[in-house]
Amino acid sequence: MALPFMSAQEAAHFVKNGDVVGMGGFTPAGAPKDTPTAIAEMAEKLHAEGQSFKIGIYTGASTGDSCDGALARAHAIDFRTPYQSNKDLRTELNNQDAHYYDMHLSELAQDIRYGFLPKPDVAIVEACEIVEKGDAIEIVPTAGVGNMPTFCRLADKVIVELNAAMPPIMRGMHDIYEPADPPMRREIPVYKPSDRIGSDCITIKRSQLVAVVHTDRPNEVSKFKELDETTQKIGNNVALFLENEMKAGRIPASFLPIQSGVGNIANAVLGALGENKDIPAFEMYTEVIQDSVVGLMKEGRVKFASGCSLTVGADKLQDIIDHMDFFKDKIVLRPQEISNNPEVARRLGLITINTALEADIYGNINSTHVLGTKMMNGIGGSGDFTRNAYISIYTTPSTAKGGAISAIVPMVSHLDHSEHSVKILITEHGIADLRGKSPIQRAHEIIENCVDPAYRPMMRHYLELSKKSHTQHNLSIAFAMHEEFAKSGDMRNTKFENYLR
Ligand code: 0RQ
Repeated sequence: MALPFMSAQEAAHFVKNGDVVGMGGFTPAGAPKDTPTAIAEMAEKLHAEGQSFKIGIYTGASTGDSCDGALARAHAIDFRTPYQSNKDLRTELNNQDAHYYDMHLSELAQDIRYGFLPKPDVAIVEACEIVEKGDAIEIVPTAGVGNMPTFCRLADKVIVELNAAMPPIMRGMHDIYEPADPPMRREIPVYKPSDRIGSDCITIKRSQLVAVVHTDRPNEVSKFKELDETTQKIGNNVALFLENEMKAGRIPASFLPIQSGVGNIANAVLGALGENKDIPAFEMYTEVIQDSVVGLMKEGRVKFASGCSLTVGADKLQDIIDHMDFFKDKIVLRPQEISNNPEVARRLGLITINTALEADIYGNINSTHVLGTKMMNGIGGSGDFTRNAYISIYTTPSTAKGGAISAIVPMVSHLDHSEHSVKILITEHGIADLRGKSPIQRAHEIIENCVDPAYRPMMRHYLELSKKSHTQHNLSIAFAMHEEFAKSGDMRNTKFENYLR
């Protein structure tokens, strides 16, 4: 029986107003491209005719501009979960034109299975290979897996983008496994990062497959900023901290697997870890495998990487594809409920390194909300890992916007990771070790080691103006620095006395 090949525009018509659509892939890696853009065009046409068209969108994480960007600009998104990082979508969310449910990435698949969230009507996924096996269809994912297995199993209709830029040789990189739900769930049998526990493809029923769209497009992964002095220093401080932990015997000499977050800083940190030869070659059990990992693998510094996606530039992905014999037994791509699984993170003893937008003097972390209200990206997998880490590290440049914002404030303006989960805070200035310390001890540790020197007197003064208590705060001025930024555009102008009530 022939496969239902058609254009993206024809496939788009399977998506109806009010549908919930599950997009495959994770980050722009493996996200569908042509069909979401065609849906956005269809939405614009319908809107111009005075008709309603909005859909709910599930993804793995962020997607490319042809998906989140196009659909946001078409005002075609009713709700969106679990993570995004697109400029136009960010505007929609912050204007409340689309509802955003920012959630721990390991949880979306199970929350849909549990019935907490509606099941997807349509799954749109990218494949490097599609194979007919009687009444079954095998779909081989590309550079990102995300929640594809669950979306494909639960959706009534599945649309596959068969991407010629992603060759079938990628088959074998994936490990597809969907756990059973409580009370039937057993342990996830991953005992080391390289363990494989599932199959190399996703299998659906032929009756689910409504469209196959040919495409030939690279992933829309954006380039990282070049390393600068600040990110280099943060990276070096992380490497120094881990080197000393090893020397102190608190990390085994064979080392432990690394999880490293997303973004420019995370990429820089990983590069610095790779360069520090006092740290042995290491394995990764992470979510996103970023650019720096590819080079480190070639140099033998990274021995193995388990992740949910290969979120690397087009040149790096081509390098992997061209040297598949070398990379295939060093990389495994898993669904995000396994790559980010709390049980596995705790068992493997992950050293987790994630980035904060803002931290407070007690070690609470804001990863998501700029100045307390504006959604940046989302919590992503940072919480999946932080809470369950062997040792959880947060990094951040001590200031933002040329020094006008201190990334370390008296009280975080939004809370993603609490003081109970965060063990180490690192900036370009130094390392705050929060383990076994009371709130006031943590405050001194963070102010003296991590806060930018220009802001240290201000932080000390905040403590002087705060009432002695278990966690020392003065609630009338806890957000004075944020208020001052809103007023004058520079937190350095803060005079707490002006805000005392
Ligand atoms: O904005 O570019 O306009 O100047 O925030 O900051 O320094 O480029 O940092 O790219 O590493 O992103 C937390 C957003 C950091 C990311 C975050 C402004 C700053 C700049 C970006 P401009 P940088 P990065 C999963 C891991 C959550 C999800 C997660 C993130 C922009 O790491 O989304 O951890 N994390 N996933 O100027 C106002 C502040 C600011 C600020 C920075 N305090 N106030 N603006 N900025 N600090 C786990 C995995 O395994 C992947």
